Amino acid sequence: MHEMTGAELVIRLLERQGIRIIPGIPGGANLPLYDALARRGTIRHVLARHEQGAGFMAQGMARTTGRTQVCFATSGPGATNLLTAIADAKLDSVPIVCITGQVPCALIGTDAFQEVDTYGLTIPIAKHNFLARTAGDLLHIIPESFRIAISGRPGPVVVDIPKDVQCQTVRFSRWPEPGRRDPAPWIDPRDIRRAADMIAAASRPMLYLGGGVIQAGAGDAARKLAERCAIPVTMTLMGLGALPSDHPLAMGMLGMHAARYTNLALEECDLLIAAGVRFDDRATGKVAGFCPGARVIHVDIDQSELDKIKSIHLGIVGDVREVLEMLLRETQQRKRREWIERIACLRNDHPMLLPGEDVPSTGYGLVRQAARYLDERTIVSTDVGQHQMRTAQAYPFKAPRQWLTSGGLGTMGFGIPAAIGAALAHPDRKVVCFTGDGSMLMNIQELATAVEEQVNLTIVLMNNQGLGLVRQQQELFYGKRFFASQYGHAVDFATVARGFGLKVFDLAGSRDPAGTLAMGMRAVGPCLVHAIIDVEENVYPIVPPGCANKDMIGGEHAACA
Ligand SMILES: Cc1ncc(C[n+]2csc(CCOP(=O)(O)OP(=O)(O)O)c2C)c(N)n1
Repeated sequence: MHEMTGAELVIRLLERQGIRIIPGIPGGANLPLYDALARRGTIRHVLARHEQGAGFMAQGMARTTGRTQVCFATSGPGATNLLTAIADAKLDSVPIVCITGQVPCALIGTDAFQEVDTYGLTIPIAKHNFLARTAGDLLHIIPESFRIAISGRPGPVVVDIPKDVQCQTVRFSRWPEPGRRDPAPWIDPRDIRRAADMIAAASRPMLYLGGGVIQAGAGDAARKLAERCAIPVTMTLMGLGALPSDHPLAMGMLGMHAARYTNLALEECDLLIAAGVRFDDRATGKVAGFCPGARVIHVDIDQSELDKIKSIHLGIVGDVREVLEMLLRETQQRKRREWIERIACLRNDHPMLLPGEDVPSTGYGLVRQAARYLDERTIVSTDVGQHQMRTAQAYPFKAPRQWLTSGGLGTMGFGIPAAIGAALAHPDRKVVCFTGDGSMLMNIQELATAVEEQVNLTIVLMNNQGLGLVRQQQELFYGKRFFASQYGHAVDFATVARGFGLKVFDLAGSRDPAGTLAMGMRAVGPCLVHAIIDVEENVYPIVPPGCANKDMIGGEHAACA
């Protein structure tokens, strides 16, 4: 017979789930959990400086390892501070379990000190949520939360535990089995046959890979299918890394900030094989104009994604890797010379242009020049804005799970804490975060965590003294009426970063910016590379809101423009 408190039970169950690190912040309502964590001494706690930071650290660990990770927050403001990270994890299908303290059961519903209805608040933004009523419930709830977070389409699970439940004694005879991934749904071989026939019959097929391919570890299977059947591949923002960017069939990202040739090729394709994607509007543009002449095969683990945005001709619900591997066995080697030549021609006539890529004084230059010092083991995160899109367009991604970005929710403030999480999970790898000055200010307090934990993180700040992507939209679509998108006060980021304890490599004012950048990229430990860039440097191409991808503007050779 085992006997322990609810709090101790939680920690023991987390140990059994393989949890090694928990970012979080303590408070009155989760102190029993913290006390149990301290007394067991088996799990490393990382003290975040804001609960949103803790949530994104858990995400950084989960996105790079593919395993469910945990964060802790107290009741009330601790829980509300976590909400953005939970919603973010939901939209990008990231498996995390968020464990929050709650006021004692008897006080629930009384407006007690630091009481907020965490369960109610998280219903629409979490994959699932629990409110534990007794310590005994935790024997079921904790393993179940891990099973739900990782099964099918992964996502965030919230477990709210009142303080008295954490303190209650529980007796039980057997440990429950740790929560594991459910088996993937059965795949009908007839669907695979049909898909193979459609691929055989197509003249101009394209593969459209998303975050689901990364989640399912299906990058290799996708590459083999592409090579075998000579199918060019485009990836969503979340799918980058599924195929190495220098692969001859890789066509980079599609959609709002895609290379012209990628969107133009999609215009011409006659079969779209969509795998682990959700036809997000940033990828499709105006849906009616997306791949207008194509039949569509959609493979996804989540049934509710099929036929949601675009009508499909064949839907296959299942593990994307399993489906692609089955498909690989059913398909014949093809060359498709004409289509491959057509793609080469489009690529030649409408390439991705990266103005200023040779100098570290531009956004593209910072990404391209920084990448020279990095390899396929480097983990790259971004915040949200122009710097994010530049990184997506210009960074030479080589491997799945190398790339962390807030795709669905587009959360400024994601980059630094997610990078810290990645570095905590992979102490042997370098992590780089490309950020903007607006985003950096949204979770800048986590620099203290980065220094305390001595993570191997280089932050590359493209400082344009404003909210670049907002300014760009105002310039292009709001008659250049710039409003609330340029900062009136220039923050001295170098001094601020030094104040947090980071090493700083400041390209602004450096006589040898390229050399300063090189030192920053080679540095070990937490550091900031700071560069001032021109606020007028826009990201092109761009698809205007509501338009079809083919109506993208900018990003053309001067001679063709
Ligand atoms: C939390 C949050 N608030 C507002 C926005 C809207 N938004 C999108 S991009 C952007 C500007 C980002 O500025 P910065 O981080 O400096 O990057 P830049 O575009 O200049 O590279 C804003 C305000 C957002 N995505 N997230």
